[in-house]
Amino acid sequence: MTDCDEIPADHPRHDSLVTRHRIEAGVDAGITSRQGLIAQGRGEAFDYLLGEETIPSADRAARAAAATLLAAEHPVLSVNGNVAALVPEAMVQLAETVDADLEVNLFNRTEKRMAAIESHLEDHGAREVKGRNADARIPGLSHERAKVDADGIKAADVVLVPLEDGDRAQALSEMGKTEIVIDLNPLSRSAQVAAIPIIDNILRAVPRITDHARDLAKAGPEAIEQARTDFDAAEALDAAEARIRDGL
Ligand code: PTJ
Repeated sequence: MTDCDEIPADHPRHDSLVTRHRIEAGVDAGITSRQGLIAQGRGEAFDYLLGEETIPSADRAARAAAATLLAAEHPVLSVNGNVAALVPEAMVQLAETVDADLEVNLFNRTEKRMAAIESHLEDHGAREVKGRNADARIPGLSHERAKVDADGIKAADVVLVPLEDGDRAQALSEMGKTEIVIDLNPLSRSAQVAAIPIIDNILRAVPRITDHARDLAKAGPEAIEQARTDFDAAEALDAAEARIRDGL
């Protein structure tokens, strides 16, 4: 297996190869599910069609997400096996920047994977990782996928759910959470139900949200309010679809 560090930065497929390597390593470490490999392949196809870059509407979405997280009472960043493998450090930095909780929430939940992801996040600087208490449930979902912490996702007003399956994204939005979704597919149900869909690769999106949050925190409450109200979710989804279908 090629080590990430051995891929030259100017390789035309650099980001894609780094991503694949991280997902493979995540599976080997018991963090990422084997289904995560398939999810990654789906994402990669959309990223290719998007031009493997952050399109302007995705940047506006990242700014709106940053503003929404800063303005939240109790923001929570949900982490699954792909997220943990791809952007552990960036998620910890974002959580610190916007003062959010990190909570592990898995589609294919096992205690072993929960523990492996928790310690992986701690190795990347997380001070507290929620998810293993599982003392609350998301209504309307089958057992394992519904498990959340009462003082985490259950109590959150804003939840960031990257690379999520559509059912749970919909159930969270039905619970009245303001949902920020990162997903490369603008037609996925998760992106469609999100208050703020960020149609971008998580590798680019998470550091970008953090950068915007740092800027907005300096700029103050008016700038935060404006970034929230200026954002139009339908326009962001349409712009991403137009880029994918027509290269516009
Ligand atoms: O770790 P678990 O058990 O919680 O499982 C996580 C996966 C991702 C396997 C599970 O939630 C799943 O099966 O998800 P789906 O239904 O395949 O959806 C994943 C979505 O993420 C798809 O719409 C992909 O296009 C998108 N995606 C994949 N890789 C990326 C991505 N979006 C942004 N950045 C990526 N790198």
